[in-house]
Amino acid sequence: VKKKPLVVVTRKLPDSIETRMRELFDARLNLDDTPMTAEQIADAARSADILVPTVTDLIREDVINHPDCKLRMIANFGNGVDNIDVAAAHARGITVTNTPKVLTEDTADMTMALILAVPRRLIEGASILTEGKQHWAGWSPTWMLGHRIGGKRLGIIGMGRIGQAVARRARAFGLQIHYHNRRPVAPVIADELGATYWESLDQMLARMDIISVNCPHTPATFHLLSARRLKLIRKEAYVVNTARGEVIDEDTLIKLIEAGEIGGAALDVYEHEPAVNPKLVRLARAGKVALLPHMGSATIEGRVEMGEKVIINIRTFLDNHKPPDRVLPSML
Ligand code: 8YV
Repeated sequence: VKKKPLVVVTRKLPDSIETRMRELFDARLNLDDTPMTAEQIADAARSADILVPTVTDLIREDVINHPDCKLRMIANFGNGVDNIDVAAAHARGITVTNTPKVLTEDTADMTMALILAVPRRLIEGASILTEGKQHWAGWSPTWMLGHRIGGKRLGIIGMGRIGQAVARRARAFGLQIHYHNRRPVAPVIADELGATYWESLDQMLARMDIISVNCPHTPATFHLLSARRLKLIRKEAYVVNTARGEVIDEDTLIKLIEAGEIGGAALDVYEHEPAVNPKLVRLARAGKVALLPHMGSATIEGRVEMGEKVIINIRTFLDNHKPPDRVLPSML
């Protein structure tokens, strides 16, 4: 009998996925979900054929290029692959896959919620009832007023699958859709979305009411919203991020919001996750920012589908076929 490949899964996955993995592979699961240390990851790479990491596991060059690294495949449970050194893996002949598409709509839904959160004071309002009931003296015509989002200009950075799904939703809410991307989307898609392309990110930033970050984190997008660019954003505008914290120079964003140079922010992701800058928490209390703990794709349905994709990718690889969601350095 052929030995089943050893598949190490770094975090607790949905039960149905773990059951299937046990049937198919020699699966080493992480039932209590304690994040693995760097040392444990390095160990796993020296014993496993296949590693299934998540956003919380860094699979860097030192792990991949270690002389004893045994990995043949890294099947990421997640869309973003910024946790993996894809180039180093490729150079060593290790196949990398991710789980695109199944989280597009969920992430776009959460982005829409965050687009509403600051102008409609969603989280601030909810916390008045749950944390400070005494402050609610009842309805008043002039209390807790926010701003209408209909008619405002939304600038989407990154018009891939998620960016387009955000645009579709935002359009239905009456927002004007603008976007910056490495290249314009196909004219039929731009038409369908009523989206205006800005080749210059700088120029777009200076004119938007709401900016939504929907691009991956790569070396090219690290601090794409740099201090210089953040200063181009209008005083009343605010920034939404459901992509990766590293795309924004978070310290400068905070300083500009504190100084009243940027209206606010609604964030699901942070530059130093899981650490959240206490200044952001203070700004949240002041109603300037809305904060969520990296929940963009967090639906039961989505996480099961992500797991199913991981399994399909692994099985195709083991059958010596090209896995459907292979990630190559040239794609980043
Ligand atoms: C997950 C995500 O939170 O897929 C991504 O890129 O950010 C989320 O779906 C996580 O990355 C799973 O590893």
